[in-house]
Amino acid sequence: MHRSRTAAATALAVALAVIPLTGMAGPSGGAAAAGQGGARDRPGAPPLSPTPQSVSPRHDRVTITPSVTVVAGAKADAPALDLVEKSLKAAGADRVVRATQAPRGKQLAVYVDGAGAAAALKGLGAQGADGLPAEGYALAVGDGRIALSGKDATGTYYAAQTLRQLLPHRDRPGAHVQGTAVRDWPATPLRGVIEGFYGTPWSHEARLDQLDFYAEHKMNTYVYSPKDDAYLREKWRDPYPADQLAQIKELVDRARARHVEFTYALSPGLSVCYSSEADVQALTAKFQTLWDTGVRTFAVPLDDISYTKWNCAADKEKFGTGGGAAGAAQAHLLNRVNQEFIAKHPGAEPLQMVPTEYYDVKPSPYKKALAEQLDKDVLVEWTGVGVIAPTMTVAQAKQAREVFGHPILTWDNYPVNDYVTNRLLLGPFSGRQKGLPEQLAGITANPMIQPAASKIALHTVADYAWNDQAYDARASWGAAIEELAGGDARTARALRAFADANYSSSLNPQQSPELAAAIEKFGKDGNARQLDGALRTVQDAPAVLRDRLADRGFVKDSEPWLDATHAWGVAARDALRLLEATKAGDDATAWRLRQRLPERVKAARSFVYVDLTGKKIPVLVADGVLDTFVEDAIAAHDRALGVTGRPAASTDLAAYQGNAVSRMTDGDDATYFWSAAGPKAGATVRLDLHAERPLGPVTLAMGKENSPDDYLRKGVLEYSSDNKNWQPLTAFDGKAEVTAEPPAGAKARYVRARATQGQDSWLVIREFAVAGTDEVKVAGGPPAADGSAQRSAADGDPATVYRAKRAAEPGEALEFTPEAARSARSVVVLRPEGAPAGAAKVEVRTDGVWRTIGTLSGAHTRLPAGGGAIEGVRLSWRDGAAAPVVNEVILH
Ligand code: LTM
Repeated sequence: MHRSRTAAATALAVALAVIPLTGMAGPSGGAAAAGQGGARDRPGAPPLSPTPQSVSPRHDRVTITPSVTVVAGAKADAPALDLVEKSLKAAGADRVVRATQAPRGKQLAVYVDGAGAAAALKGLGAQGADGLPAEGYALAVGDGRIALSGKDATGTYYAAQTLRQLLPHRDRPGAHVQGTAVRDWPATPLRGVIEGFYGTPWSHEARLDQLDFYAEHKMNTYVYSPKDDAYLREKWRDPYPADQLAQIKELVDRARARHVEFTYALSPGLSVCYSSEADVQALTAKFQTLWDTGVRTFAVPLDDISYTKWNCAADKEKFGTGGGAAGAAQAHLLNRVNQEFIAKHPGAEPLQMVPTEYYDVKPSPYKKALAEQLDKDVLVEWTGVGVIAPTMTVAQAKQAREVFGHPILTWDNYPVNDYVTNRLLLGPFSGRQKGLPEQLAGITANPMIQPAASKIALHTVADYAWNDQAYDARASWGAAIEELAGGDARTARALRAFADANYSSSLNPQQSPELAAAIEKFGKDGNARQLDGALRTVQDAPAVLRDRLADRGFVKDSEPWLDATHAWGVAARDALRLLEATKAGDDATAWRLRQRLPERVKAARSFVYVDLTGKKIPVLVADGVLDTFVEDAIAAHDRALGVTGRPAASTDLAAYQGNAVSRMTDGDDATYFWSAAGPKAGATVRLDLHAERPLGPVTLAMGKENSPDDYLRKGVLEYSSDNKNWQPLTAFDGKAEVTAEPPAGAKARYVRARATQGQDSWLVIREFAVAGTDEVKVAGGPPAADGSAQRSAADGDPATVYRAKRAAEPGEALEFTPEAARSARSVVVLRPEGAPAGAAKVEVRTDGVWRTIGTLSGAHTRLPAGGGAIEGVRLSWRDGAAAPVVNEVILH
C-alpha cells in the first residue's frame, strides 16, 4: 500500500473535476441524478458508512440467486474477493463459485476488477475507477449483475466493503437488492487510529477486533503507540520477548489482510542521546525486528518529553541549548533513521514523527529547526491548537504546514480519555471544519482506554475523514449507534440513551443533550409521564445492553458507567416522583421519596473505574444534568416545605474527576471538592443559601490528609444579597481552616471564597458551611448524640438530623423558640422513615400558653397550628420513648 501524498492529491483534484457525475442509465433502468449517498438515496436502506462521495440510485434491482458466480480479474485483491463471497453468502446465496467467464442463464454475476468488471460497469452506464484518487472505487448493481472496480487493491477492498453494506442479511436466496451506482474515494490519504494514550494498553484481542472495525469503516491506519508499553518508551532499546513479538506479527498480518497499515511508533525521547551512534543503531535495530515481522510504516513520537534537558553531555556539546538545538538534534536523529533505514528498505512508507511542540502553530526556534533541517518527506503529527483541540480549522492546518514545513498528519486527541479517566466520551467527532482533510496527509484519532466503547466516536471519525463535505456529526453518531445495535430497536434505544448520558467532552461541551432537552421540556409542559419514560430508558439501558448488545467488549469496557447510569436513572425517577408528590400536596410520599434520595445519589456516585495503577476513580455519568435534576427536585421540596435547605454550591473551577463541588456542602468531612487545576486570581467557590437570611459563622475547611497543600493560599470570604455587590467578611492567608464571624445583623443570600492570588496547587474544600443565626433556638432534651446537634432539628435543612444520645426520660421535651413569634397554619415535624407514631405530644405556645395540637404520627407529621402567633413548639416525649430522631420542625 504505497501512498504518495502528492500523487493522492493530484488524483483527488482529477476526481473532483469529474463531479457531478453524468447519468448512469443502464439498459433496464435509467439512473437518477448522482447524490452524496446515505440512506437518503436508497429509501429504506441502512445508511452507507462512511458516506460515499457519490451514489446514484437506479430504477432496477438484482436478485440474489441460489448460485452466484464471481468473475475476478487476474489481479483482483484476495481479501476483497473473500469479503465479496462472504457477503453474498450472508445475503442468502447457497453457492458462490469463482469463474473466469460470465455465467449463462439468470444467475447473478459479480465482477471484481479486470476486463469483466470494466465491461459490466460500462454496461450499467457507470464510470470505471480510472481518474479516482488512491483507494477510490466504482461499484454498480443492476441488470442482473454487480461490478466492483478499484483504483488499486485497497479501492477494490473498499468496493467490497460497500457491497457488504448494500447486501441484505438472510438465510435463503431470493433477496432483492436495489440497483445502485457508487463512485467513491477518500477525502484524505491516511485515516485511522493511534493507540497513543496513557493507561492500560489495549489487549491483543481488542486490537484484532479494532482492525476489523477499521476495515469496515475504510480506515487504513493503525498506529501502535500505547504510552504504557515499556518496550516503546522506557525500554525502547530492548528487544521484545518472543511472545510479544509474535502477537505484533499477528496484528501486522491481520492489518494487512484488512488493508490497514500497521504503523510501529517507537518513542526513545525519555533517554535517547541524539548524537549517539549507538542509539541510532539501537533504534534502527529495533525497527529491523519489526520490519522482519512485516511492518512497513514507522514513526518516532517525541511528545511529552523535555527538550530543555539533554540525556547526554554529548548532545549539549554538539547541538547547544534551547528549542532550536532540540529541533536540530531531533532532525539529526530522524534524518539518520530516514536515510539509513527507511530509504534503504524498499517498500517502506514515509517516516512519521511527533514533534515535542505538537500542540500549536506558534513559530518558535524549535519548529524552525525542524522545518529547515528535517528531511522533507517525513510526516509531522500535530494535535491542532491545544493538546485537546475543541475545534480545528482549515486555516490552522495551513499554518501548521507552514510552520512545521512538512506534510501534517493530525494526532487528534478525541475520544481519548486518559486525562479524564472518570468519563466515557461517547459523543461524535465534532468541531472539525469541512475542507480540513484536503490540507492534511491524514487524520489519526487517539481513542479511549476502552477500545470497544471507542467505536461510537471512531465510527464518526471515519465518516469525517472519508467524506468531510457530507459529514453531519449528529447523523453520524446516530448511525454509529444503529450499527452497533445491529438493527435491534431496543438495543439501539438503550445504547443511544447510554451514549447520551456519556456525551460531553471538550469537543461536545453539552452533557446529555437529549436528556437535558427532555428535562427542559418537562420544565415547560409538566408532562411527567413523558419525562419518566425518558428516565426509565436511562435506568433500564444498562440491563438491555448487558442482555442484548452483541459487542461484549463494549459492555465490559463500560461496566462502572453502566452501573452508574442505572443508579442515576433510579435516583432521577425518584426525584421526578418527589416533584410530582410535592406538586400534588402528598406530603408523606414526598418526604419518603426525599429521604431516599441521598442514598440513591450516594449509590450513583459509588461506581469506580480502576486504572492501571489500581487507583479507584469514581465515574461520572450525565453530570450537570441528572445530579442537577435531583438537586432541583430537593430544592423544590424545600421551597414547598418552607425551609431554605442546603446551600447550592458552585464554582468556576473544573472539578478533578468525581470530586464535584456539591461535595463541599454534603456535611461529610471525608468527601471534598477538588479542583483540576491551580486557581487563578479571581477564581471563586460560591454558596447560594436560596434566600436572604441572617448570616451565622462561616466555615471553610480546605486541604486533606494526603494533599494538605491544596488550599487557597491567599483569598477572601465575601457575602452578598444580590450576587453582584459583595461585602468582605474576612481575608485569609496561609491557612487551610478558615472561620469568620459576620458582623451583627449581617444578612446574605450568597457567600463566596475568592482567590486573591493565583497558585499552582489545586484546591480541596472539604466543607464550606454557613451556620444560620439562631433564628430558632432549640433547648431541652434528650441531649444530642456525638456528631449530632439539637439545632439540626431547626436549621432549615431537612437533610441534617438531630439524634438523641439516649431514650427520653420522664417529662423530657425538646423545645423550639423562634426569635420572634410567627403565625403559621401548621406545624410539620419530619423524622426518618420508620419513626414511631405517638412518640411525642406536639404543643404550641401562643400568648404565653402551651396548647397540645396532636401527637407525632410517623415520619411525616403535619398538625394544624390552630391560629395565633406561635411563640414556641414543644415535643414532649412519651415516657420510655426510644432515643428520638428529628430531621426538622417547621412552622408553615
Ligand atoms: O497528544 C499527544 C501527542 N501526546 C499525549 C497523548 O499520549 C495523550 O493521550 C494525550 C491526551 O492526554 N495528550 C498528550 O499530550
